[in-house]
Amino acid sequence: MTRTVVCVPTYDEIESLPRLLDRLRAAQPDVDVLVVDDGSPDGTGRYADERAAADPRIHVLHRTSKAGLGAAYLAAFDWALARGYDVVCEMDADGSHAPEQLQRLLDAVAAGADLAIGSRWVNGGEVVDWPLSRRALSRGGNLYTRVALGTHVRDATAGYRAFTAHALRTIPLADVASAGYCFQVDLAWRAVRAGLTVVEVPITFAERSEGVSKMSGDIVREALWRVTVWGAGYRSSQLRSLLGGRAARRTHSRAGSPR
Ligand SMILES: Nc1nc2c(ncn2[C@@H]2O[C@H](COP(=O)(O)OP(=O)(O)OP(=O)(O)O)[C@@H](O)[C@H]2O)c(=O)[nH]1
Ligand SMILES: [Mg+2]
Repeated sequence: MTRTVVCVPTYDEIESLPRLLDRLRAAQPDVDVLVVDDGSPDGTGRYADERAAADPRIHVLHRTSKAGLGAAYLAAFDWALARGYDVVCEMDADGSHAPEQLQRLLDAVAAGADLAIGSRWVNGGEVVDWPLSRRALSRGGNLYTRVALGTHVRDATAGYRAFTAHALRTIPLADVASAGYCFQVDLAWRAVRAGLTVVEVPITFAERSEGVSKMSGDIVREALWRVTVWGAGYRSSQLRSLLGGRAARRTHSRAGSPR
């Protein structure tokens, strides 16, 4: 029997979390939920505690202050691995990721994926109610990421995911410093480089209907500079190995040529 947990990071999601938990528990009654709250001033953490007291499948991890999505997920992964879960998922609290579509990700993992990404930008994927500016930001950011990092992943910033425990143990997590959106890019890219099987499944992403977005200019700027630095490092190592390969071939052909 596969044990699965869905990690839901929260900061001031009191308007969204109740419905999200209802939907998730109804859609996947056998799946555990871990709410990772960063001391939300609006009482989200207290609400999650009440739900956990009434439902043994709901758990809460309280962190003291808002430290970004990346830090919240890293703490959640430690929690889940320490408790022996086989599959560890990510899902936003604001209803953008439909719990009713989680099965698509779980099916992809059951079919052999180490990491399944719920993607807006593959055939069949879609975004509902997003202003043109957000659409452009997501598409542009993903295009830049694909070109800079040379990866096949079309929605590298997506935050709807399922990892196997094996993937989380294989991806080097100790030095992940990304805080915002680029945490997702960082992990997808680390997974690809670690030789893991990364697949994308189409999802319908809906604009949040309640609460306030935590998206900020700082988060976009962090993603931009980190992806640029990673891309430059990646391209220069490609160039080094290309030049190294040529030099080795020259030496080899000189050594191998008849005297
Ligand atoms: N624990 C924790 N959760 C966070 C933090 N920042 C954001 N979140 C949660 O991460 C999820 C995604 O954040 P959103 O505000 O929806 O950001 P977004 O989805 O990038 O932006 P929108 O499309 O505008 O909703 C939500 O469940 C947030 O509550 C944080 O610093 N700590
Ligand atoms: Mg959101």
